[in-house]
Amino acid sequence: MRLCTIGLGYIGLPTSIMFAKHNVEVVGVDVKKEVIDSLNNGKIHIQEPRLQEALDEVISMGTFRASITPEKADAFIISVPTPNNNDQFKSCNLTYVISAVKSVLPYVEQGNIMIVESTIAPRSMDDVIKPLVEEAGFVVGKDIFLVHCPERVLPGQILHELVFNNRIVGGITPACAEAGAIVYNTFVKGEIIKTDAKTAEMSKLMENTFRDVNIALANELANICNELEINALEVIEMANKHPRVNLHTPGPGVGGHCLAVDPYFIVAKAPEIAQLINLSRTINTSMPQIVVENINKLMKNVDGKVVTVFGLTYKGNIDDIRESPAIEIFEQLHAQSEYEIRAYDPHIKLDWVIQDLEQAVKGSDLIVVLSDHHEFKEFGAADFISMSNKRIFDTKNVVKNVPNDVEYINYGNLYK
Ligand code: SAJ
Repeated sequence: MRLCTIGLGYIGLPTSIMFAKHNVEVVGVDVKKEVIDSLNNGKIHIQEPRLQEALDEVISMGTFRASITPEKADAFIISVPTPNNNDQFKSCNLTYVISAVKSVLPYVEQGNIMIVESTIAPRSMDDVIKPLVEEAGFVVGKDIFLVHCPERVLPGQILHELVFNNRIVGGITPACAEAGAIVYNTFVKGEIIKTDAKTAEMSKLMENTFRDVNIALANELANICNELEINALEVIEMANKHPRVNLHTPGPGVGGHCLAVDPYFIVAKAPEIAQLINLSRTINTSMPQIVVENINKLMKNVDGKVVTVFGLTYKGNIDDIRESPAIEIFEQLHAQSEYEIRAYDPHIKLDWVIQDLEQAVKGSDLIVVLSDHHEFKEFGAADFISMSNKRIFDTKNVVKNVPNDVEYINYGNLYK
């Protein structure tokens, strides 16, 4: 099989390499010339464990090469970004997907398979992509097999999850789904579930929406518990002992390019009905403000004015700050201009971010933990010795074994 992939980012590149590892002849296409040059020179341009070694392997096998223009192939896979539009409900922006489809159409021949992996709003395949393909003169399900197969891998473990996760293959017709399943059978060891395109679109969106709504419930519980002087974290632990309950964890908000984006695609398609989904977004996006209010309360009766933020990424052990609530909190604190604000994050290499723990804590009056990096799990008493006021506000409940002389505050004891 010959494969042409469009988009060589966090999903497209590992996917291309995985096919190439399984003896598929892959041409990976991207609009960025520097990405093409870097890959053809044997260097990956994104951070992902074991990906560099995998690229080395497929280059020596001769099964992968990058190119600025698409080429003829048996199957085409599109993995390009789908940001939110800047409209009332932050609807799904299909511009990149549409231009990717248009870019491959001149190379498509009878019998080819075209797969969209990008996360898209429900009905996009039926209402937008299918008409584009038909306009080019193809009969979908006969001349060309059109499929939506959403990506569902977790950054940090992409190469493992690509192989072992279940895949939803949504065809415009049953014949399309059959054709799509053959492509993924090349290496997928999880279940390959065939369905129609609109079910596949909605399932992917609901996976992330489920998490977002569940986190909103946990955040709302934390806010209620603070009013009622109940330890929210203990409540969650107790409730989750029930075999059918799985409350998620409260935090400073929800970030990343999935949970903070995808629910809006559903809301924008049915704004009058999608009330719970919309409200959950509102609750989660209000969390940075609530964290800042709590910081202000904690700083009220303190002489000093130095607040040190620990962690800027949207979750632990990654270098991704997209839609990060930590950045929002950092900016809100800055805008208040009441404190000297410092940022410490061993995963972020920017000139305004402190890399040295000692420098970060020296003279500080409050540490606010905003990401659950593994570096933040264990500290010794010596680490805090140079703080002016020894207090930690841990919004991720990550710091363990807090030294006796340090006051520790999290969502379980905020009311104290
Ligand atoms: N978070 C909480 N409380 C929790 C769990 C997470 O506040 O109990 C926050 C995190 O701190 C983070 C945000 O939610 O800010 C999102 O993190 P995440 O680990 O839930 O998800 P992502 O965005 O890194 O990846 C998700 C994954 N989806 C699911 O687990 C259902 C991944 O499998 C998808 O491929 C990815 O979205 C995507 O591309 O859609």
